[in-house]
Amino acid sequence: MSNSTISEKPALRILDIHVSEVEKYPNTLKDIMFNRSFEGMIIRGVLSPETVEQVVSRLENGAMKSLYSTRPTQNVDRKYKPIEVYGQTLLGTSSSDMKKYFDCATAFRQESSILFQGHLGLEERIGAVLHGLSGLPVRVPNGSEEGQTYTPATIRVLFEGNEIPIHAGNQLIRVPQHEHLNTLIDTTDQFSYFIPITVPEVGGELIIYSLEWNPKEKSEEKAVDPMVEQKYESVAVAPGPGDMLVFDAGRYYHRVTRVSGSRPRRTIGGFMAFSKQHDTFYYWS
Ligand SMILES: O=C(O)CCC(=O)C(=O)O
Ligand SMILES: [Fe+2]
Repeated sequence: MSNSTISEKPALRILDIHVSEVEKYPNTLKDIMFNRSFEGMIIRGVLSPETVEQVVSRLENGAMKSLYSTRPTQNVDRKYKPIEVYGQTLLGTSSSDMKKYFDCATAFRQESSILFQGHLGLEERIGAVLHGLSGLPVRVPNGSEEGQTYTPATIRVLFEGNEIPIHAGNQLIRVPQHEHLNTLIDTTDQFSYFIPITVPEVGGELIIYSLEWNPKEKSEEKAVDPMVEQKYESVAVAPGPGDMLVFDAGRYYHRVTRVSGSRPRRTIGGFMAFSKQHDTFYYWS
């Protein structure tokens, strides 16, 4: 494999390719997850500039507004302001309210077809990229009841002053609302993905630390080293509008730096994992 990486730190390697090359990388998701060859990858140009421009202008003109709400960030901590989200995340759902999550997922899929009208659909686009990188059928998983599906993505909006505090995904999936999904996926590890559609003037970078979540820690402990900035190597990644970032956010602690300036940071994203048998690749939010 010919790799071009933007970062060659021993602990954190981010592969950087163009979307037209994905077929040349059919083992990459497995390589990252199980062989630990990289910590993540940027796929450039997943959404064209025209698609990005139209999606942003439709959102700004009120598309999807019925799905827009304020949600506390992960690791809820008063110090962090809630961020705004189109769609409902599984992590932001209480396990007693799964019906609302699945209703919202259906609405998100319908509204996103309006958002992307005239362009290749969001799921077609993400599905083609992930198929290229895994060689497997790619699916948004079905829920436990007839007709239910998970949501393929949510759209996260960080305004001036917003940030996402440090966390690791594999800690977050061990929660009751994940119970059904965890019967489908290999819970060894999950990735995060996101596609920025607007980037802020300053901040909003993703920082990935060479600090891994320790499965022996109970989720309530949230035992992140307070000296993390000083003690661990990190890489800052700032994909441009339309680029897709996929990274090992399950294992590696990461955060999004505080946004400043008048333009918000908007990302379309979620999570992904192999099925238990490694014969399907799933993504959701
Ligand atoms: O930037 C985003 O949309 C979320 C960042 C993050 O924490 C993740 O992708 O796991
Ligand atoms: Fe994350």
